[in-house]
Amino acid sequence: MMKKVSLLGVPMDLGQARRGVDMGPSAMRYAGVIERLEKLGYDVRDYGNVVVDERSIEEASHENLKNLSAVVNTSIRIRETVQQMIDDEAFPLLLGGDHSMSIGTLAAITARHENLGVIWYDAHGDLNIPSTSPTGNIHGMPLAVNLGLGHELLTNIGAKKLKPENIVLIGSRDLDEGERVLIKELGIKVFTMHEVDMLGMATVMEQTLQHLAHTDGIHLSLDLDGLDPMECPGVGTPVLGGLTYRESHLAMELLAASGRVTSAEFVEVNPILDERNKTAQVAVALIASLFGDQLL
Ligand code: HAR
Ligand code: MN
Ligand code: MN
Ligand code: MN
Repeated sequence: MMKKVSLLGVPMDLGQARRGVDMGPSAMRYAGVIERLEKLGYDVRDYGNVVVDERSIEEASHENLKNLSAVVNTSIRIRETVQQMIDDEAFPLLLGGDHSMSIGTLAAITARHENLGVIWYDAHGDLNIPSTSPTGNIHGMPLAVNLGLGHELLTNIGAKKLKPENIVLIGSRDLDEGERVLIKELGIKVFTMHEVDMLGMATVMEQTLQHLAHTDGIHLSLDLDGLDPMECPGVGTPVLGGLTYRESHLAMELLAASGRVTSAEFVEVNPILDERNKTAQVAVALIASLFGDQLL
């Protein structure tokens, strides 16, 4: 992994209904993310927080897309900053913020790769389009948007699209009907909780890396609700039966050992719903493992 890490906070809560997830970046900073990375020998450049548009009441729900123009404007700012990080040859590390931020992150990263791979570590598929979304919340749509599916104001943010065969979902356990259909139609690789239980995380990661062996870089999009709410209560949409801290830590270590991850984002940390900043602490511990922290 490169030695230069660029950090961007995305205090975004526009993609869903619950307030507080905009404080996620502060919570992870407070939990010592920069200090951990510096201790591991990385040169950390902190870009601070991206400017996030205010919610406006007029556009509360436009075609089943809540806060559409605010998400679009913010995504473009995220894309611009991540492009700078890549030009600077640093590893982009983003802290969120709700998962709609991935629209901007991936818009920048996909464009700079021939064949980007993506690991979507999440209880959810985030593969809804406005007509299938049960909520109109854009944080349930970013992976679909990056495949080129959804409202064109969103799909136009990135010039290049992800390839379905370059995506692996891990930890899925709350998929909407439209998402299941899309996964089957596109043949997206999914390790639901059932597969994690059956195979164990070591095998899941081995097969994930095999599946993405042909890609020219891997973006890790880690939604903290992929973990179990017992260990990560500070998330807006908790789902029982999630990945443990130990499984997740192992996943990060195996990714670190592979040397294949070229960018990452840790999203959906909501300090208002958390217990003593536990979820942010888990996020920072996982970041340290991803960046090669070792016990001995
Ligand atoms: N699938 C549901 C929806 O579209 C819930 C999505 C919840 N999403 C996140 N992102 N926290 O993974 O509304
Ligand atoms: Mn998500
Ligand atoms: Mn989720
Ligand atoms: Mn370990």
